[in-house]
Amino acid sequence: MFRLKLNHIILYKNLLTNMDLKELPSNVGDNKISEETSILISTLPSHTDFRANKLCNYQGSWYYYNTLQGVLNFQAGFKPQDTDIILASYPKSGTTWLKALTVALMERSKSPSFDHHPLLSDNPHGIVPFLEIDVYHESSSPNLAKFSSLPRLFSTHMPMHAMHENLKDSPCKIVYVCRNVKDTLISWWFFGSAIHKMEPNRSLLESTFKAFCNGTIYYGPIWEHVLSYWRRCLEDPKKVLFMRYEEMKEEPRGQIKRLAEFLGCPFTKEEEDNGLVDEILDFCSLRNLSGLEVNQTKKFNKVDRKNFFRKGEVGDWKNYLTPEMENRLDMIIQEKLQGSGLKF
Ligand code: PAP
Repeated sequence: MFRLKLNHIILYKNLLTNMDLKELPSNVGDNKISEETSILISTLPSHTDFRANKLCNYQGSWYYYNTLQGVLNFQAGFKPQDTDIILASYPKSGTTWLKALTVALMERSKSPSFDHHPLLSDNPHGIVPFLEIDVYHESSSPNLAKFSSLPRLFSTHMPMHAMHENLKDSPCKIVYVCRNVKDTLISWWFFGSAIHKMEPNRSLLESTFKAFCNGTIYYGPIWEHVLSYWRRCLEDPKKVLFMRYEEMKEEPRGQIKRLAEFLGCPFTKEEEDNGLVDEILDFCSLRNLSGLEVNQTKKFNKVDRKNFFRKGEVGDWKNYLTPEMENRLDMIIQEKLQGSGLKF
């Protein structure tokens, strides 16, 4: 329903050929953005964030312009293989952790010891790149040679409906991790402050809160994002595994076993008896990963890798949100999730 295909963009282009290009939104000058995308953007609802960066609403979600280009490239070019695994999340919901756990699960037949593990030489985001932000960022036909070993592991922050056309006939698997909205918001606030080299001040918290409530935030609205995967999981639980950050914290053993089973690589009795479940959990713990040199130095997509690790606590929002903020978010979430069977 939301879908606006590339051939429609060409139609817009034809309609707008006489338009003065100066009327196009100001930050489409990024040379990664094609002329067709610039023209599409000029037709979309737009919004400006607290840093004066522009977002546009495409198929119900808000994207910065260069991310939209990646989404369009993905939609135009991605062809899933049956064995593909896609790790999906709303930003700041546990993506890094889910990536590390999945890599460790898939790797365990190849690297039974942790001495030369891929997670020691790269950040989880480097090992499992984002489809729209990394792989398809510049082109709809990227070189996928580095994904030659199967299964291919990808990640995304796109909502389910943005991938629907590409994936609808494929048996490939999707794992979605969701997190309590209030903790996600706080994690966003800290991350936003860190990447902009600012103190996490109240003014930034208030603007992040407002953007969450209005839904006018990168990849938002968050409830549409979560619901898109929740509904798909209800329709086809063999295709989409719906995980929760809080459950992963509360009963990590049960959740990692659930993940392994869904991915088709359950733990054997021998592995369990030998303590491998705990070893993987320990290796992928925030404490261990954040302490690795590979995550303390270097950057990923211009972001210091250390910023992907903070406290990782459930309920940290209680330290920062006022009762009014808490009530407002609770009311919005309750209203938006009503009737879905999903609760926070
Ligand atoms: P991303 O969207 O930028 O990839 P994402 O990994 O989804 O971020 O979320 C970051 C949160 O996960 C941080 O939460 P916090 O701000 O509340 O602390 C981060 O600390 C937490 N996190 C990162 N790695 C782990 C891990 N190994 N175990 C548990 N939580 C983790």
